[in-house]
Amino acid sequence: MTAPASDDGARALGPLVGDLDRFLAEDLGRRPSLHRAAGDVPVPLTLDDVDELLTRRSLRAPAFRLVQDGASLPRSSYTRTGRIGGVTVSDLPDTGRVLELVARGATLVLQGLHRYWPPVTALCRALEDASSHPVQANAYLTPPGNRGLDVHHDTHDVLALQLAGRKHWVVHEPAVVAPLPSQSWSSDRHEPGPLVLDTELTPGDCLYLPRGTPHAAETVDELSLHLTIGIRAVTWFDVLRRAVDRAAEVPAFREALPAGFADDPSALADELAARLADAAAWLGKVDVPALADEVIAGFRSSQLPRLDGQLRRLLSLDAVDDATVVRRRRDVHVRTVSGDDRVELVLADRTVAFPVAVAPELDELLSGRAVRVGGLDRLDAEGRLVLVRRLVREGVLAAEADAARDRDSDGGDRAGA
Ligand SMILES: [Mn+2]
Repeated sequence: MTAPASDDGARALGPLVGDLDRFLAEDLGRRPSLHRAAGDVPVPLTLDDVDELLTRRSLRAPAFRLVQDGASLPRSSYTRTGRIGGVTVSDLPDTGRVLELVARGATLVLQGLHRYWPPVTALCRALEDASSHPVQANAYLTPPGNRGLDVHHDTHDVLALQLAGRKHWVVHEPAVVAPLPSQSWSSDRHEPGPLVLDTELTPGDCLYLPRGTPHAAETVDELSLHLTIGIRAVTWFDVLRRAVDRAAEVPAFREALPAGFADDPSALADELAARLADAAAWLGKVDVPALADEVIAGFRSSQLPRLDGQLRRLLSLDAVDDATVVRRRRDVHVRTVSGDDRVELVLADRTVAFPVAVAPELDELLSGRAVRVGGLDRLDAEGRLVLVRRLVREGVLAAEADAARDRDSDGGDRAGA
């Protein structure tokens, strides 16, 4: 039982990648792709938005930083101290100074926008839901004539969406295929492959680069504002590590190496060969479904909570009664695991158990259909209120007026509302 209607994701991400299913099947993790804007497209962050964030929202470093000639400027050169609730903090923007440094050629980086800028949050959520890989976003405002970084690869995939102005990009064949975070670019060790793309991005254009794709970007005679959506791929290496971590449960793998092992390399090598053979046999017997659940839970728990509107729902819990119509919140992930005497609801960051007797009602409430509380008449009046209020409190259900508001704020269709 998974939550998101993939139509939503396709609609949100279409302007970035075109056909989402094709992007996921053919491009993601495999090859660079360029999606050109078709005409005027709305962007999730404008220059005016950046102005507002910088001058009126009191961001705190490291939500913003400045970079010049490839190096971060010292934070103290553009922050100031101030008091918040009687506590002195030193990471507030010295707004005049930030603007002055940008006017003199520094690049302003807004970091972690997926956490607090709703249009960017929506894009990142959609991409996370569609790909099952963690997604984050930074924005870069670069003055004209800025050289940018030398050719390098990143160890996460990048979707670079041009928001304002223009930027010139060059893209090469990889030097390292699918590098891990420990395999970052080194100009000593790495040589970019042949040039595969040399182009300019204008607003609405979006360039996708799998991790390991060498690239460089520079502004020309115009400023540039672009959003970098980073996809931190969950890799087979990550999963293998989790599997090997389970070896800690086996006493034989917890034994110490023999005394004096450092003085006898060949004896150590012989013993190591035997232990590795044991380890390979043991790996073949790992509880695979349990490991798969662990991998999925690891991803889900990394996602930002989806509690939009939850404050009002909590404060009006007492108003839920038999006349209330509730519906499952469609952007919340819930999986049910049925046992002999209880049903577990696996949420992003916790598991909630219910008696198996209410399994039919849970099915109905999680179906996505509108459900009138009083209609759950197999349960007594108090039982159904307890169940529904619990699910509202856990962020799984919303009263129907709320659900309609959720849909409106998503810009989704209102059919059935
Ligand atoms: Mn880069």
